Amino acid sequence: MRAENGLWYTINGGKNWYHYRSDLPYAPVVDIRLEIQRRRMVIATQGRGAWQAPIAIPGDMNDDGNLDFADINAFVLGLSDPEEYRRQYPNLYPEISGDMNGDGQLDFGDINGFVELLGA
Ligand SMILES: [Ca+2]
Ligand SMILES: [Ca+2]
Repeated sequence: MRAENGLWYTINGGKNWYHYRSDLPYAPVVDIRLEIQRRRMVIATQGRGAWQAPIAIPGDMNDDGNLDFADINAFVLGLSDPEEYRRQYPNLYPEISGDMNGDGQLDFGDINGFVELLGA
């Protein structure tokens, strides 16, 4: 979602909106281009230039492109042993795909959201 203060996203059809945190500046977003093959989006801001940010599927913790029960083990690994998670999944962004409560990190506060997303 384009907004006056960065980028926002929803994982439940618009019921809740979360601030997309990355290294993006707080600036009005005027355009977004998705480059699926390169797993990134290019974001044009007003006054702060163009930025790129990784694309991650919410809850897809094992990098197979889907959210399903196979992601549970990877989610638990990301919570319990972040270093081992990064070793096994070096191309993933658990702070994005596993961040269910919009605070910009994967932690125990994301468990309920992950379970809710799995059941949706
Ligand atoms: Ca998956
Ligand atoms: Ca979180």
